[in-house]
Amino acid sequence: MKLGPIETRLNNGMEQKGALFAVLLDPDTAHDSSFIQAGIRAFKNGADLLLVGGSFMGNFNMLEQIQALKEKVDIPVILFPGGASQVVPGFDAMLFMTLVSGRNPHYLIDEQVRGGVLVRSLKMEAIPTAYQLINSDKRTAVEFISGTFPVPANKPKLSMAHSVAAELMGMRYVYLEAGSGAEEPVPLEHIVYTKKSTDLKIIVGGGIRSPEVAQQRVLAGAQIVVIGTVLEINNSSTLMQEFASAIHQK
Ligand code: 1GP
Repeated sequence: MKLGPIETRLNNGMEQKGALFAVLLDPDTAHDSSFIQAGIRAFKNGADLLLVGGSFMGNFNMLEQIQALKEKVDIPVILFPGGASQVVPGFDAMLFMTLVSGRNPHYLIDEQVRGGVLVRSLKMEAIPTAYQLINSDKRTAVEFISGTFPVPANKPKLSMAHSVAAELMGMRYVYLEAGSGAEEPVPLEHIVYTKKSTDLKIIVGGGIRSPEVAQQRVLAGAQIVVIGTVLEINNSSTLMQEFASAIHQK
């Protein structure tokens, strides 16, 4: 199967830089200019891609916001949806996700069936992604909304087994997620085990608050590191540059 242009660009970027720095933009801020300003600042300070998404996306003017953002940045703007209702046009691509760590059929197949035809009719590039929730100290929004148990933090072989299954089912990316604002990031062993056992491209995110913690995840095998909350709290150019240089290995 021929990969789409955005997946190809991401994969090439991973080859060139070792790993990519993704900034997660909160769609709830899309009612004013802070959303676009945050995206521009990330672009100017080393981000390789922007993810837009969350458990909710109640903004009615998302299309206009995404179009305005795309006029200002020259990096992919990728939808990271919490469900089929969040599929809206305008994005360069989307992570077409399956919550493989859970046992709720709604997030294993139902949302995908509801959203798939729309994605196809929008001609939106979809990157098939296995989404795994890894336990952090507190319950996360994803855990609550999806009604699923996360993979225990001390069971990296369990997340590896889910990654292997996902690869055999044809997925190309895996997102190891501690949950937005998680107390603890995904433990390194989960990344190491998936890296050893699959050729999936590894995205990691949730609870990463410092460049050092981000770099440890890259050295363990992550190819995209997602930073959200800490940059919402401290949207400084300097911190973004520090994340970019910690994540980029070449
Ligand atoms: C959430 O992994 C992302 O899906 C980012 O998490 O907001 O904790 O950085 P944070």
